[in-house]
Amino acid sequence: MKKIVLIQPSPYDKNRKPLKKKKLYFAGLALPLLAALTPKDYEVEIIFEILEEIPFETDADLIGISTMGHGVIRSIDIALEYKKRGKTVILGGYMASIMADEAKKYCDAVLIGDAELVWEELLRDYANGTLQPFYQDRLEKGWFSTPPPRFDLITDKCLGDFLPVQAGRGCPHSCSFCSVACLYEGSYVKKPIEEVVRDIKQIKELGYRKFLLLDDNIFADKVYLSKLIEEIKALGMQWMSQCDIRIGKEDELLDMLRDSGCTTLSFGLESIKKESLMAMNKAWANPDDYPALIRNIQQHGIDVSTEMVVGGEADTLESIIATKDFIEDNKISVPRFYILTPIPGTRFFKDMEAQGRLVKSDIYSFDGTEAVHTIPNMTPEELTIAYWKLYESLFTIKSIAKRNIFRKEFLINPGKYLFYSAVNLYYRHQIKRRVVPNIF
Ligand code: B12
Repeated sequence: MKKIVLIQPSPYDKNRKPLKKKKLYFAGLALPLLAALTPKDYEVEIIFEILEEIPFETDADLIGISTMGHGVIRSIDIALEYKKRGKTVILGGYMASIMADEAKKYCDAVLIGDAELVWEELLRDYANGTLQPFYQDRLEKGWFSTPPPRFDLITDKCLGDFLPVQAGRGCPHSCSFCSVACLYEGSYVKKPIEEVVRDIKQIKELGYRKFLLLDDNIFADKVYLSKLIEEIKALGMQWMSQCDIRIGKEDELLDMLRDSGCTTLSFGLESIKKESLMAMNKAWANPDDYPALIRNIQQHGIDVSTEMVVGGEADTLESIIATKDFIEDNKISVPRFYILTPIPGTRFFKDMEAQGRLVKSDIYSFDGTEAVHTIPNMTPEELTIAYWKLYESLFTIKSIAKRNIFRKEFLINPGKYLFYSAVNLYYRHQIKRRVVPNIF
């Protein structure tokens, strides 16, 4: 039987060692899906490096490696190790897709973008000895379809208490820093609702009571979302997802979301400065509206999780310090921040490169924890310092308590806020060691 190993590498830590964890909370969907798309005459093995060792001495001939952000440097190192051993290596995933020519230097073929339409063709060409350097075909007909993911290949690993599901890909917005916009260019494709329900039922049958709808923006199509959550409600599961903050205006939809088991929504708020958002092509979001929108979502019984960046065009030391008050005033339980980073392939990267504003040339070091471009009001060094100070200021015991314990919802669900407090304490420990808090 032919054999393929599919690998999700672990990004390097500061000492260039792959990060290791005892448990992987957020398992991605790409590899279980790729396994399901692989013809039955292949034996498939999935490796999550964060939990297990890479089987360099495998008897498989074909190796598929995923790539994400700065984690791509580890993907490349693994690819080169396998090439040394005479294996055929395929790179896929976001980073390989948006820097395909660069990725090709380290492997035999790059699969650009979605695998659904080209993976079988790639495997056929490989079997016939006619493997091409690049494979690409974009899902752009409004709808896409997938087989049920092969969760049977991952459920024996040490995962959290939820599995991933996907309903839609892409996002109607085109924020200049975003890799999703770079790949999907403002388009949004979705799966038939029956297929999404089929995938959730599979998760339920495996004994899980929670799932992560890992779409980029579940508010991209309101009609579709309304139909989907009616179906989800009938399944009696709990779930989390992410979307456009303007969902906070939709009272009826928020009621339906909560009733369907949605417990947490995550929002890329990015900045409290309107001018910074405008420079990111994100003028559709208005920071003046953020507090009311957040409050409304929370009042509907859904937790708000936030992702923000510092280093926007109009950011100043004062605005970064004020971000602390914004997070505390809005009772954000577990806030996360990055330094706005020009990811190669994005419009933001092209703009910074064209304007001569990149201060680092090694794109593989662009990990969002160190400023790599100049902004008008601060030096890159000042920005990096302000970033870590912001994190430190929000992860004091006082701030953790203010955001999690001294709030009226604590009395309703103390267990949940104690859990969030524990996550905060873990983040606090990471921040002290200058490790970016992550949700792995
Ligand atoms: C869940 C998730 C995670 C999880 C799980 C990761 C994992 N083990 O898969 C966690 C939390 C661990 C994570 C971590 C990170 N992530 Co992440 N993650 C996601 C998220 C939300 C969903 C991924 C997913 O499962 N999608 C569903 C699947 C079906 O789609 P897909 O991954 O695109 O896969 C399809 C194709 O790309 C292709 N494909 C994918 N891999 C491969 C491999 C091969 C061999 C082939 C042939 C094809 C192929 O086939 C699939 C089917 O079509 C995406 C957002 C998104 N839109 O996808 C971000 C995203 C992929 N992550 C991103 C980033 C930046 C990171 C981090 C670097 C964050 C950080 N600062 O630490 C780390 C890096 C981790 C690493 N291992 O290197 C960026 C990538 C940007 C970029 N330019 O690469 C994204 C796009 C988020 C964003 N909007 O910026 N992530």
